[in-house]
Amino acid sequence: MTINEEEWLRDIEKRVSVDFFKTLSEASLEELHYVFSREALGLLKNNWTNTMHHWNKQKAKMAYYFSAEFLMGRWLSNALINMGVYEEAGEAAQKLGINMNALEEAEADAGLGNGGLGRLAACFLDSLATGDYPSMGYGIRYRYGMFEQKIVNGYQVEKPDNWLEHGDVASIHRPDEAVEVKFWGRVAIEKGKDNHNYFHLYDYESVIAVPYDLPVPGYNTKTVVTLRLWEAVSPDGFDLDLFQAGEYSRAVAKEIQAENISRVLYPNDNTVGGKQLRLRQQYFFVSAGMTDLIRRFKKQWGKDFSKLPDAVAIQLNDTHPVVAIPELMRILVDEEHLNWDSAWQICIRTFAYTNHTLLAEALEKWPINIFAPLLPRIYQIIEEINRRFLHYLHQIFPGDWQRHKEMEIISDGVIKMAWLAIVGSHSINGVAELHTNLLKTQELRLWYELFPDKFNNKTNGVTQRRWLLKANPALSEFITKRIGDAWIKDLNEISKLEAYAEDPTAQREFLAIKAKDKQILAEYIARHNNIKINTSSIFDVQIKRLHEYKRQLLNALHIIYLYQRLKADPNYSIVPRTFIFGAKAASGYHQAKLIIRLINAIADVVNNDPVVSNKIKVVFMENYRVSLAEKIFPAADVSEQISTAGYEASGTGNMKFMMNGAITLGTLDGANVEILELVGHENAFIFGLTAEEVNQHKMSYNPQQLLAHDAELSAVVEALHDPIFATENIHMFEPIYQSLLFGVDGNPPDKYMVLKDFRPYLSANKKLEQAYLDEKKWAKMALINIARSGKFSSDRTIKQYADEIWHIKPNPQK
Ligand code: 26V
Repeated sequence: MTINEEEWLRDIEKRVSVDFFKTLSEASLEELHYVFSREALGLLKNNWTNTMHHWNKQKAKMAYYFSAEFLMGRWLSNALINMGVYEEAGEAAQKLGINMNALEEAEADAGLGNGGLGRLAACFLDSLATGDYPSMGYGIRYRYGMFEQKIVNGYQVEKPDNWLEHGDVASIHRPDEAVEVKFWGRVAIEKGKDNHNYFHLYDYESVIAVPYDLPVPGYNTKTVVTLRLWEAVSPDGFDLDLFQAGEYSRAVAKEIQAENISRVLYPNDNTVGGKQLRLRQQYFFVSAGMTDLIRRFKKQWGKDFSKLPDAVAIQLNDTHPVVAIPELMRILVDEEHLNWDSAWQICIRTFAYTNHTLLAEALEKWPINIFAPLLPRIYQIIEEINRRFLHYLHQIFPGDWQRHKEMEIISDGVIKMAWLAIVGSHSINGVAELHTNLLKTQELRLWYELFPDKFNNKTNGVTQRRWLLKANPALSEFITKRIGDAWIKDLNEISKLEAYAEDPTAQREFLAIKAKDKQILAEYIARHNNIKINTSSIFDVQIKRLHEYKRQLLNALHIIYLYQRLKADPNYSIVPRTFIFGAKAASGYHQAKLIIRLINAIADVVNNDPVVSNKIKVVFMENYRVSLAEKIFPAADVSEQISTAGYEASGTGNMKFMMNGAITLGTLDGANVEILELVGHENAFIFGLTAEEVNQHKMSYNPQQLLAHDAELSAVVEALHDPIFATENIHMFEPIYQSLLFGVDGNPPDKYMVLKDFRPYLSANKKLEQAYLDEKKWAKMALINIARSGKFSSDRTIKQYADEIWHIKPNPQK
């Protein structure tokens, strides 16, 4: 694709004038960014409409990715890169006196997700489009995405994320394709003309789902995949009668109720609240998506629903969209009048479910008293699914009451969404080898025994186009110069780089690029944090959601340890290091928020102490998000992946670090295991308990005993009471202290075995320091990591989903 510069410039000027009544020189950066984006949309318009027409005409089997979260980040530069016009667009901008970088920075992130699960969905769309797979995404157009994080006096403060403030840069509003979604009401049975009983919903409340389509262009292909996000709108606006009677607030109450559904993303990652609004969100987008998809199916296949599994594959991203299963049953049985058994077979063959977590507190369970009144017919259907499933279980395991009890979909007053997902799908996958094995042998053992053939693994991946090509242009050029640019579409090609791992020129050049990337980040940190960091120090990075299992606390305690050593002996030898953190804590997760406060307390002490601050620095980067991540990964030397083994399903940041030549300092958890398999112990720093050992220690572990035999570690933990860190009062970090030594909220002491893994972590850190001192050795390690990262492209992951679960084929336009 190319752009006609003259035309492009003329259009931009015209758009600024028509949309904003301004001249180019009067327009703000945000306005210019907006018109650039709309211009870019114009560029892909034909490919976009042709993509859908082409697949429709071919009756191509489509994969639909249903996800409550899509963490897309910024759109413009990624779209321009994938269309192959990034440089030309930049030159055009230059002619207008605008810097492309500044333009990019004017775009707000589409932060419609929490963390790994949402970003995975976004990487998948990029890979689906690039691989020409007939596919689409369905989700929610949250008015406010992941909150904006401010750090005030060391504490996290949440601000609403007003991402649409300067307009919706890239999506197309399609009110003509709106659909109705029904809540509440009562179910009545009626005899049809055929003398069968049919279910009808009466006295329901409607909400209108209005789609906004965001195009995701593939890299160097005509395929453009659609992400369709639904906005909730009230069917009848405000009540004019009440309004005229002067009852203003009541007049708009219903409208507000309806529109609240898509108002805000729940900022919880890995814990469930059981909030009715969250259930409304789930059913809202699922019902809208199913209606839309069935409408499209019927246009091609008429009413032959036996063809549905040959025409459609639906992937459920965790349990959040699992109400899609009873919703499809409702459509097939109540609306299309199929009999139960045929409808059920169609369902199972259509749906597939991905599990993303081993944490018990993240398994969604809906209390019946919330669920049943809101979705009465859906509840009835789940009851029927449960009844039939139990009947089946009785046949397979007669008399095994304990097993039946544990596998009931509805029990103890709740609906277990994961169980519903497993029963209603033909495929259940984990997101890394270890994770899938733990599902099979622990969390979902009974289910694996019942349905062994449904279980499979799909190790996560990330798109190299955003996380390497776009985020790290210098390293990308370095790679392309040596092995050509085929890696952009086929990351296996990157293995050719290994030939240069011991090449002195390549090593030197790599180190120079890393140094430059570190310089760029250091300048950003100087501007935003007002901290001056040493660019030849080790950049040691932990960026991810804040959760106790991810053990940012272990990292923090290590820094306290180094501080104490340096204070006790200013000649203590240490390789200069900059510890960089980025993390948001769920707003109600107090322990996580306190860990942020602790990291900031440590930063204050360390950075302002003349004895230590030339050796170590601590930086907490505010408002971690996709666009900030793109700035950090290229500058990292060390990738902290230190979760308690058995808790991190996969991790995907670990893969982004690897592609950018950072070395993993990690536990044998999630996809770290697979990284280690590829690079070997000589090219990673692995420490700590294995998942199996964590399990074995659960009963007997006693952190107090451990401290009694380790004076240094004990001093580190006691520092939580030290007024040097605990500046407000010495009890401010008491909950952290308590959780380590005594356990809080019914948890065992040091549930995540931070103290148990402390010494091994220390040794791994020492080894790492030594390795860093040998520049050539370090460069070689980094190059080997990059060269062996081919497996972790989401292109590979998507190909496996397509081949092994969805049975769809690449289908490009001619
Ligand atoms: C749960 C809930 C519960 C209700 C409120 C909103 C909400 C949002 C997210 C979640 C579950 C999050 C699970 C998750 O993000 N898992 C992560 O998935 C990544 C992609 O597979 C994986 O790399 C991470 O290891 C895993 O923690």
